[in-house]
Amino acid sequence: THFSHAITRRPAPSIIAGLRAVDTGSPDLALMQAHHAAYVATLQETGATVVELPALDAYPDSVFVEDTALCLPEGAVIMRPGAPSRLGEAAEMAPHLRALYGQVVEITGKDSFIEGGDILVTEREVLVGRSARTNAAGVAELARLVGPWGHKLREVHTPPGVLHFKTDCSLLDVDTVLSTTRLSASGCFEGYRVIPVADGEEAAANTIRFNDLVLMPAGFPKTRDTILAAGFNVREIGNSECAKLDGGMSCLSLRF
Ligand code: CIR
Repeated sequence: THFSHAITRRPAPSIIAGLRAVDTGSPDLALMQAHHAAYVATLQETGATVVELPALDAYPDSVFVEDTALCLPEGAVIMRPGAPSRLGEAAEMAPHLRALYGQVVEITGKDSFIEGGDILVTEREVLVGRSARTNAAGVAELARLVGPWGHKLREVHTPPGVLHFKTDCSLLDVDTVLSTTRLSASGCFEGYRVIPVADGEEAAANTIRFNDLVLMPAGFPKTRDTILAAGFNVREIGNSECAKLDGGMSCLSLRF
């Protein structure tokens, strides 16, 4: 798959109020901005156009744009984030997707909740994990919306205590998945080649392959070496500040 576009949003000063499962201290805005700039530059280096949206101070977690939409070749689906403080981020993203996509549809059910971080799109299927943010009604509504576009959904299991399904896995190529062992042990990647994340490096599972590069968080040398040995070009990006808010490489962009 070739990605011609990515959408990102600059981190806002309110980032210090971002959601986190465990408080390990507040992120440093200046350092996060530096990491974010390196991330954007790396996406651009592959030849893609990066639409950089301005910071949105009303939404502390708005840098994590992935959760607001699902981008498929046929069209985009606006999500309904399950975190109440993030619900409004989806409406902020909608006009930008309408400007770039022919078809944009929305999850609208009052009881439907789903975040992009719970969705992994492969060439053959769309994997969706229920989580504290994504419920059965949200998954069902997504299935109804993307079915007519020819996409089959398969529901998978997010490990307990893990924020999103994709916190623990990434797609490296059409049939290769990088996954933590706690996730792949559920059997959800049968039929795919699985590259395991090294024990103790679980936070390295959330990477992205973007054109000829794999972007991964810095500081996980064993997993980095495994990905390199599998023949991928790796770029390490500082992620210390996003990690304090349970965010990683995939969360920071929409890619299409
Ligand atoms: C949140 O809890 O919603 C944010 N602090 C982190 C979102 C990370 N997004 C993602 O994994 N797709």
